Amino acid sequence: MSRQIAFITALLLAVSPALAGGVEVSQPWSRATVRGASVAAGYMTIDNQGGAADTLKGGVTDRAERVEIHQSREEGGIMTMRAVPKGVEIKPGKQLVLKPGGYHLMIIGLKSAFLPGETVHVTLQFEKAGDVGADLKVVGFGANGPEGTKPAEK
Ligand SMILES: [Cu+2]
Repeated sequence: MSRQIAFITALLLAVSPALAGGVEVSQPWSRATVRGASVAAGYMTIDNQGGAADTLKGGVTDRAERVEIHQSREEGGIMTMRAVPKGVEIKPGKQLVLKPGGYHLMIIGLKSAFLPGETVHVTLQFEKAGDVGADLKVVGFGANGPEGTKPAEK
């Protein structure tokens, strides 16, 4: 790749949201963790702009041992969560919002704490779009959404 093309590519990557195989990831974020914490959650909005359904199957990050997809739900006034090993399908033209109280990435076996202001790179794995990178912006402990933006709503 020539230097000029590399520069233009870098520029395009800098200005466009991550778009791969019709899947667009926006506003990826996470909360800071206390030292010694073993898990963190990842949140984001995923739009399927392709012509076919795709499935978010999981992810990987070098900051933790593994990444699972979880779903939180309230049952009898108690918030519980469960792993969703088969993944979550996103129909064409639809949006999947990972947010507190709903679907989220569960980042398990943290190798170091998530610090406010840093970004944590996660590679999402989609059935059709393949690997799609997302840089989780780490916000403060009590935050309910990425700083400076409202949590995405459907
Ligand atoms: Cu979870």
